[in-house]
Amino acid sequence: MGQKDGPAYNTTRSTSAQMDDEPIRHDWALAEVADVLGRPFHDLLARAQAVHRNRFDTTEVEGAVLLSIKTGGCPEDCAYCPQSSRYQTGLQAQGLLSTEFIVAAAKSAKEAGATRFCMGAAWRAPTDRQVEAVASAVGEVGALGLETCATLGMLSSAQAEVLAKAGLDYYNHNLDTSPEFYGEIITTRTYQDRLETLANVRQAGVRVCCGGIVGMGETRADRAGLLHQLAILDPHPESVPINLLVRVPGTPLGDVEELDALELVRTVAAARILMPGSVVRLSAGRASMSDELQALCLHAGANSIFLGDTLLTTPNADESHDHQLLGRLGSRLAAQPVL
Ligand code: SAM
Ligand code: DTB
Ligand code: SF4
Repeated sequence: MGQKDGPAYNTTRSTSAQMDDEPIRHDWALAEVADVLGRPFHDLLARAQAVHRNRFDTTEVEGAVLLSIKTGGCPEDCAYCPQSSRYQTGLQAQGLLSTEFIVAAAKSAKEAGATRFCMGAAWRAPTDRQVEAVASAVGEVGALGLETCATLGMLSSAQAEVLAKAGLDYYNHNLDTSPEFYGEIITTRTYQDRLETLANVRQAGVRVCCGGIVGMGETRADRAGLLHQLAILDPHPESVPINLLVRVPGTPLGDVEELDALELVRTVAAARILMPGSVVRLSAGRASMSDELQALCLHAGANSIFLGDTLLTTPNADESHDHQLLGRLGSRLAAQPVL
């Protein structure tokens, strides 16, 4: 999948010249974002689809594979997370995996058609030694010809530099939700802490993967608040994961009310419109989605998914089923990195 250079792509251009020229903006007002998110559903989808078609090949979907390289025992209190040591989720903790193990998993990911390999660790903030250890794995995974991504918690600028030198392509660090709702979900680090890590990563020249979670009991205004925070980042995150909460028993959000699925579609569509050049990932939560809902999200502008049987600790959608679904849509996994 490649981003299109210019607006000369495909026959749907004639539907709206204005849409096709959607500029990349970083000056979105919160009210404008709320307006986009709250548009009549079909108008929202039409606009998102036009923006998507103009910038990307809509038949290509990026495939990424996740590996939990350090599992559980995390001191943070993120209310959605099965890896927090504060909640009884029955999760088996696991120390940092060896580079050898990580590289073997990356090879399998490549064979399964992934172009990106994302290494996740249940840390609040890694030590310098832990960053060194991950950096050596990053170098080896990159040498396989995969894009590398890591998500290790808060990062200092010096640590971001170490990872950049090792060739890290992306760092994932999510804002998770709106600044207003954030305190209901996490108390052990601030929104500002997250923004600082993102700035450190950007400063080191590593591309940013940053998004959030929907379905945590937030309002549509909170989803607008999250999207607004993402859309005023300059540059935009190159990858924007939209996670649907995986409700894990034992976490404080284990039995939160299910989100209206159309609100997920709206969030994806608005992300596509607000950040036209970014890759939007339909991230966690696909295991509980129908094929039709996933198709609608891909139609709304999502162009990346996680492949493989597990996310970090919870089940993902079945891989052969994913291939079938892409086939039914006339789509395919991108053979080359997206950006
Ligand atoms: N510990 C690091 C951190 O929090 O930055 C990295 C790993 S953490 C598991 C990465 C992201 O996974 C979180 O920011 C959150 O957005 C997402 N996540 C965690 N648990 C989730 C769940 N149950 N459902 C959906 N997304 C989840
Ligand atoms: C992101 O936004 N979603 C991924 C990845 N970045 C690291 C993680 C999803 C985790 C879902 C819960 C679990 O499997 O533990
Ligand atoms: Fe720890 Fe990350 Fe889970 Fe929060 S999301 S509890 S920081 S592993």
